[in-house]
Amino acid sequence: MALCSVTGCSDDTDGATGADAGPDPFGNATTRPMDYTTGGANGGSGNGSSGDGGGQSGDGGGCGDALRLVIRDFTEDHPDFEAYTGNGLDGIVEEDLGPDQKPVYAHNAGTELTTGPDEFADWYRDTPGVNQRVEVDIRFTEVSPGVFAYDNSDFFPIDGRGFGNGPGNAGHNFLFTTEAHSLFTYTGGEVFTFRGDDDLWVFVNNKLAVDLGGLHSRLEESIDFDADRDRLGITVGETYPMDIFHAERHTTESNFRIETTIDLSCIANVSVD
Ligand SMILES: [Ca+2]
Ligand SMILES: [Ca+2]
Repeated sequence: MALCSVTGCSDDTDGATGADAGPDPFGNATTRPMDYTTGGANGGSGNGSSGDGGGQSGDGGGCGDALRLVIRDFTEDHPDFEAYTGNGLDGIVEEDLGPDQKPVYAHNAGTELTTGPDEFADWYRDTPGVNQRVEVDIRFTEVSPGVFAYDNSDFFPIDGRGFGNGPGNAGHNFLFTTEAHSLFTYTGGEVFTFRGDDDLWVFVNNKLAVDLGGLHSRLEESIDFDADRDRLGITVGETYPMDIFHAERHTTESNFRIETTIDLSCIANVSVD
């Protein structure tokens, strides 16, 4: 229970302290796919506001077996969605996570796969009329001893919710962003692998650790925590934030797979606006 060693591992099931109720907080949608479970199982009220990288900043609220995802639904009305195709682009965001725990757009104007800083600012911030926030939980499977995975080649967590399915007659709700914030205790030897489309950034200790930005078909990248230890500024035995940002920006496919040796039997979610 590595994640519990600093934050404590109570069986906090009220979920109240960490739940930022969105317009459809853990709604009772009858169309929810079986892969997704209602939120509220593991509150976790980390402060999420410290940008100092001190590794001890989360005050946690307990831990649970689900990772809380904040989904923001978009439509093709937003210029960054459904408009681009490509093969990925490194460096869309800065190396350092912003003080508000959001990725910082690294350009003064557009890139080949993004419109510009003002438009990017919508991706992970509640923006009335532009996006709709829906929270869902995902649960990991211990696929072999000490290896946890979530693997979904039809990653459509908000079908029939938010703005509804689309674009057009699409059979799923495409075009959304995904954000997750948690704490983990670095015990040495951890590996974290993501495979999916489209944009994906993972920050560890507020440093960019996985850079799979831009539109692309399924791509994979791993973090070897020991190999990256100096760059990430992490020390065995300490607890650090891990912040995950994803975007589903184009139809026909949505893949989302995480496999890691981080102990995800007890996940300490951190609430961020
Ligand atoms: Ca959508
Ligand atoms: Ca896609």
